Amino acid sequence: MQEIAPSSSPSTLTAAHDRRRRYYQRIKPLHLKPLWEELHALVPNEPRTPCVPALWCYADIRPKLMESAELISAEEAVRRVLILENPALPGSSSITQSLYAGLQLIMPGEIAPSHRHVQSALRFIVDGRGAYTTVSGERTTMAPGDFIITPSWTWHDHGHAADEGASGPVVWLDGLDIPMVRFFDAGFAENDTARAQHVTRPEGHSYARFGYNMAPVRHDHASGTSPIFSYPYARSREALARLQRDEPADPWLGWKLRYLNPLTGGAPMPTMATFLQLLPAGFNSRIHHATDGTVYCVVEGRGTADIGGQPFRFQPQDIFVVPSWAPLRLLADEDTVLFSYSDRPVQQAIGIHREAFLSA
Ligand code: 1HN
Repeated sequence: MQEIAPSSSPSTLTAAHDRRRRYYQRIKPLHLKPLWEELHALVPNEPRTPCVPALWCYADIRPKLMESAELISAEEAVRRVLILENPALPGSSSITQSLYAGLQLIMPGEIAPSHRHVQSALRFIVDGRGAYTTVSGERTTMAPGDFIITPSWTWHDHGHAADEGASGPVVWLDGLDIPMVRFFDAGFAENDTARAQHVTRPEGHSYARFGYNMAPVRHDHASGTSPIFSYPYARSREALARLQRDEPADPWLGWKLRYLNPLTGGAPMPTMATFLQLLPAGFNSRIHHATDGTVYCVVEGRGTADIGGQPFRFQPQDIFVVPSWAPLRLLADEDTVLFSYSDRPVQQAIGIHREAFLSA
């Protein structure tokens, strides 16, 4: 640190500083530097993230996304996505230090070719219906509010049959653990030999096996990723509607449920936790903060997210990010449903996750 004996005269002080600076210069070619100049920044008293709060208004983004479909096909792009990059993390393709977010568009008749990678992905359907994703040979059809998983290192392709009942564009939020995998320099990826996977199981097969609070008897190998790869919105929404009827809202969170890996009780993916919460009309939450920076997607309702004293007005399909430890207050003008994801399971696994519910 900068302190020298308080009684020292200004010239002694300068001399001492100069000696130190010269010393730092001399050790630099040896790739050494003094910890005592960095300690405060390296070990802050509380989280000091460079990530800033931000909101992406879907009404502004949608026309730009549609324009991208005139520039490039899903197949040529491999994944036609507009990345939501944190304004304070330029060049990082990150929405928080640990998480990636993007909006992916698929048009009727298009295919996003099969590949696999170490990064885990979640999809949250924002706009349109009728597109599908195939994961490890099983297809699931997308509807707004569905939460879908692509586990690490599983083959996946997306498509949209032009002849489905609803045949418009389909847009979803992609959440990936890309920055975490990059941090560990542990990323691998490969393209499939076929454009689209051969479908080997009927739609709904995984859900029948694991989605009803039951599990096949001769299956005891719980893995870090949930065997349910699509959590339909209708079911999650119904749970929230019943809670709204039957119990008072939590003053900080409203009615908030976390998605489960039914075989472990933990988060659906090793690296990302996901949540769905309902805030009643007129709700003005108490303030809370948590060390897991969180990405929110508005499903229903309008209101304001007050993030560290900055108000962000939201409406359906908007996406906003709450940085680590930023105080959050949620105000709902109407009954509001928010989906969210964060790196909470990783922080919990290493024992560093903290949250605080303030009395205000
Ligand atoms: C990816 O594979 C998908 O499969 C989406 O839809 C976004 C961003 C970076 C790297 C791989 C997808 C991605 C991605």
